Amino acid sequence: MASTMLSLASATPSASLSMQESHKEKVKLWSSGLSFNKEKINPFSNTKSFGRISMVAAVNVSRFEGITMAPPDPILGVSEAFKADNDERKLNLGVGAYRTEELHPYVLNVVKKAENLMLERGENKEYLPIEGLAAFNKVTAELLFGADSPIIQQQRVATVQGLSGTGSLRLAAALIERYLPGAKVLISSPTWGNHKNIFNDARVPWSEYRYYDPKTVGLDFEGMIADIKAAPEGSFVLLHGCAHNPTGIDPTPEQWEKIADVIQEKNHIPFFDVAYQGFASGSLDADAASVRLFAARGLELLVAQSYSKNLGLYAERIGAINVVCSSSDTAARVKSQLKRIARPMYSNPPIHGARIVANVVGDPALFNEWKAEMELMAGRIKNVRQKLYDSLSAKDKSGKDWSFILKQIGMFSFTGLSKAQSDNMTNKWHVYMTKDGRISLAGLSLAKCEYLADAIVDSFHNVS
Ligand code: PLA
Repeated sequence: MASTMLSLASATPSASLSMQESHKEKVKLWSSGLSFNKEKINPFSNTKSFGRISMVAAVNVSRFEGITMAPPDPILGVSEAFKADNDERKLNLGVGAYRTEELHPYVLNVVKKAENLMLERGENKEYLPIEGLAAFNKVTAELLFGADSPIIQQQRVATVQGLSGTGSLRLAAALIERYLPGAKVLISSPTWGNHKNIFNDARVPWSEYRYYDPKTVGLDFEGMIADIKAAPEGSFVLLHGCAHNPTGIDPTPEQWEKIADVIQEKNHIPFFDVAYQGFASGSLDADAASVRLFAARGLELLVAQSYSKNLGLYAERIGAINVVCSSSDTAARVKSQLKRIARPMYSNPPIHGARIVANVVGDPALFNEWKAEMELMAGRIKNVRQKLYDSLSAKDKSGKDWSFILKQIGMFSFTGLSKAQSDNMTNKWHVYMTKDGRISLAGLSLAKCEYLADAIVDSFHNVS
């Protein structure tokens, strides 16, 4: 919106204004966009006499006037609402962030140990190369594909450190938009909400494939296969490596094989989002099995990784994008272009989280300790899952089968609660969750399971 400037000569406010009124008027003039010649008038001083002044008025207050208020983020916005609630029963089951049984945030012991090591060594804060910390890139690819994987030995993977899972997905989306324009990304219905934002912002077209079947509260495998088959040849198929968000439903190993068959048949490119390696089963290797199955077939594929959850490094923003190519030569070129995309976006990534991961994974003692801590975290989530199921089964006299909760994997449970029912959970019970009916079990304690079960039974049966 263009602003019209007009010049006012001889603006002399009435001398009969009381001090207070005069100040109010000055503030009004100031905040309405009038700009004064500072030498002559400071609207916040108590000067009564204005004399002859000249001023310029911008009729339109702001060039940003036309910008409307954005809605709160469907996931991170829930944490903001939670903070504003003063009820002591409140529970934040919105964002997927691990809490202790006391519902406190948790910094892993191995992380503290790695940080102490880093301090002792007195490491510097020089810029990283655009592609990130070499020691991190090495261990992150090995963790994903297995250290003895031929794709690593043959140098067929382009690994670039990213700003956690989100930033890594965004780099891949930019690569697709730039070098494979028009290629479509197929995403599961439903999926993590931010996937759509990422592809929209990168201007990559996407469509959905069937995934969740509300009737069986399970995987719509036939629908998934049919939709992947029907997509244009050479599409990208976004797959959750493990612990599908938000449903907690993963394909079985046999189903993964069939998915790989169709993808191969159609010359599609698998694009994995691995945000929970080690968190689903407690085993880093078991949770990477889907990715490794595709890699073993010699397919080209993309994998975005995150250390937010498995190492509790949420705010360090540490992850990576891996592009597996058919040759080392292609991988080198892809890597050079990923760097070219990163440079004008954020120049180079942060070092702290990368050093933590490199130290933990690169040191056998710390690595083993990490695995034990991860098993502990995954175990705590499994325990609350069981307790929630037990509490629901005991409290709900309707005969409804809640066993789907036990079948789901990872930090979430997809409860099947509607938006209105989810609203009731929050408004009446102070249980904060996303409006798609997802609850983060990582934010639940054994002590709160009964209360949560009461809230779910009430919302499920009393709100239509
Ligand atoms: N991919 C999936 C499937 C995720 O669930 C998340 C995080 C990410 C990527 C990105 O995480 P990162 O950028 O921190 O590595 N999902 C969270 C948080 C845990 C969020 O929405 O940002 C969630 O509550 O769904």
